[in-house]
Amino acid sequence: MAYDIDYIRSQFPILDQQVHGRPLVYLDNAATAQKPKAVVDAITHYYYNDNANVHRGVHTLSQRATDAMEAVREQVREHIGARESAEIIFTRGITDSINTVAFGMGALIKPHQNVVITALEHHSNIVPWQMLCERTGATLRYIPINEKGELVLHSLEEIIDEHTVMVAFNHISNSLGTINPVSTILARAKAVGACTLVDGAQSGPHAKVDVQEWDVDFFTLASHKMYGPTGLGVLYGKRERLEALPPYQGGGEMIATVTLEKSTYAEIPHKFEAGTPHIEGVIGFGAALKFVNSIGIEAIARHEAELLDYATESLSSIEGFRIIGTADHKASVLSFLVDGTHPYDLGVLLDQQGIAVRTGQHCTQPIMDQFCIAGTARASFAMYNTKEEIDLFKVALERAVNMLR
Ligand code: C6P
Repeated sequence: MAYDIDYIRSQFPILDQQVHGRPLVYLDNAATAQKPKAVVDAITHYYYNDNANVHRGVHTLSQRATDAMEAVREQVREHIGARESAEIIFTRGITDSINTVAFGMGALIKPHQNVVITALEHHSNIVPWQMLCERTGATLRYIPINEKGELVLHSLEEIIDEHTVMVAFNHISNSLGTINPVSTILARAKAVGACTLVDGAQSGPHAKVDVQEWDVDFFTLASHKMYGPTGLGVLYGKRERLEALPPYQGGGEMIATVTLEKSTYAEIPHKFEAGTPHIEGVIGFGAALKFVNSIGIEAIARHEAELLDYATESLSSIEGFRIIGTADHKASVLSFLVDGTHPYDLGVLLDQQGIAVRTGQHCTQPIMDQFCIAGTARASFAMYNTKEEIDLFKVALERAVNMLR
């Protein structure tokens, strides 16, 4: 079936507007994606018809809200190929998911052991592990990157050793777009019996993931990068890993019994879902997944790959244009600099022409340090972007560069 870009764009009313008198070209999708009507409608329907707290009431609205939320848990299970829906935890986002695991591991890790991450991580997959290591005396190790922004794996057997308890890394880098060799790293981690976590923040909207095929212990997704609401994430964990992990937060809903002296915890997934959850977020995320699947994630990925190739070739003709992150395997992220200009100034001048890109470190300061740069401008493409928009982007960028030089 042909990729129906007009239909897709018609589902995102926000795209049909002018910014500073120019048509909006939204190229900041790695930060957050826009929401289709189906997501907004599902949330509105929920608030107009079913709003109630979940897992608490015997009344009809509470049952309906609970059923709707649990149906999405099952949808997520199917989407990522988990064994059972109890292995799907709803969190506040990737950051919350990783902190949940890193906090819980505090009780399981010893000072002579180590945690391995990569030099290609978002701060949310660095800082929680640094905090864990500070608390426990364990060591944090890094898999380095090369000048293309690819992981260097030739020392993998030394970095991941018999004292490694956790190997945590992203599937796709948010600031460079590098697609990492997940299976190779997981295989080494498994060989030494280490626990594994893959950050799927940037792969969720672009790639099909099967957690059983990977045989990964923990995997995390962000709803808002997958066309769903903000404030909601998913933490997948293998049942045995989740059962062994102490909960991160205490409160209502995560308990089995409470006395004034002691509490016992609920079964998974509820053990990790203290307090009233982001119910409308979950319902909106269910609608987002349905929408993404109706277009087809492989078709979306093909479309975005074409956009990346087109933009890479087209923009490279601008004098002094330099791509940061030139991995052989890349997703639809284009981080760049233009000689003689500052990325922040480019971002402001692009915005004045209706083009939305992100500028700065992209919450990946160690990557910027490695390239000895303060930051980049970053364009990131989604299912609704077009080659015509990239043409507008190029014209606007040339104009911005001419003004700055
Ligand atoms: N990256 C970006 O503009 P939260 O903020 O918890 O939803 O996601 C954090 C996060 C973790 N890992 C990766 C690979 C990410 O890309 C992000 C979010 C956004 O690149 C906002 S900083």
